[in-house]
Amino acid sequence: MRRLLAKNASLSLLLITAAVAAVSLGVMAQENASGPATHTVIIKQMRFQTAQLSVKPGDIVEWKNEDIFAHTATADNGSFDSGLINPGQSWKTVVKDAGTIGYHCRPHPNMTASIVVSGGDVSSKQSKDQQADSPVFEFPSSPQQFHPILVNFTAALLPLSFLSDVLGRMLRRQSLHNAGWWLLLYAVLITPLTVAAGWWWKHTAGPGLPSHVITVHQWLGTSLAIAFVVLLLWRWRFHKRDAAPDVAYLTVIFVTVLALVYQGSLGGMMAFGK
Ligand SMILES: [Cu+2]
Repeated sequence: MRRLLAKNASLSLLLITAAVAAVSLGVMAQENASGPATHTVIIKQMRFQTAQLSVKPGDIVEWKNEDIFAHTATADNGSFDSGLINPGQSWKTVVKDAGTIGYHCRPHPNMTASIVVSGGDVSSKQSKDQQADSPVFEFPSSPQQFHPILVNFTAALLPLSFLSDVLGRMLRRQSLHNAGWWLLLYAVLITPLTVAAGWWWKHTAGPGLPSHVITVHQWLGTSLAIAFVVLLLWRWRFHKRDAAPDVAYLTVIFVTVLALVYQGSLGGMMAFGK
């Protein structure tokens, strides 16, 4: 009798253990099904894609850098900071509290995006994002705004100076040669500012720039600014006696224009990717 009771008791214990195990397994499976998800933000061409990511508390957000620059994902409120994510690398974090977390890239503060952790106010953030996307004029204040603006002047003045002199020779017009002189003078005056803004940008961007491309770009740009001064002195010798510049001068300025085109392509490569 006692043996039978003992046998019954151990059987019940076994059944209870099995039931508890089954229930907890079920709970675990359920948790897995609706549990933490991983969301991926691709960093490409100086943008976070998706710019506004919706997640649940406890979800994992992963940033994959598919750009040619190193970037960071840095929360505006300081709740996370990836540090530099090099091209081809990724970084992830778990988001906990509900709400909207804005984040940006430290080397490129214009790169902004947000994570909406459910419970956060999605609609107001959406209208704010739409506002941010519309082209509102802001006076330039950072080197990454100054440099591309100044580049336009350098890039226009030098080829136009060359073109004016070529047309002046073809049409035998002194006024076109005068234009060629003045355009070159303006290029010489504005280009040091373009170069300075470029160096300033490089200084603020830190190690995030592709080292090979930026090295060529920075020294070619600086050399071009110096070459323009030499060209101006050469051009002055023709201008002071109202003469048309000779073929040697035109050949050198043409090569300089080609170097400027190459310089622009390097800049575009860094700004927009290949
Ligand atoms: Cu960046």
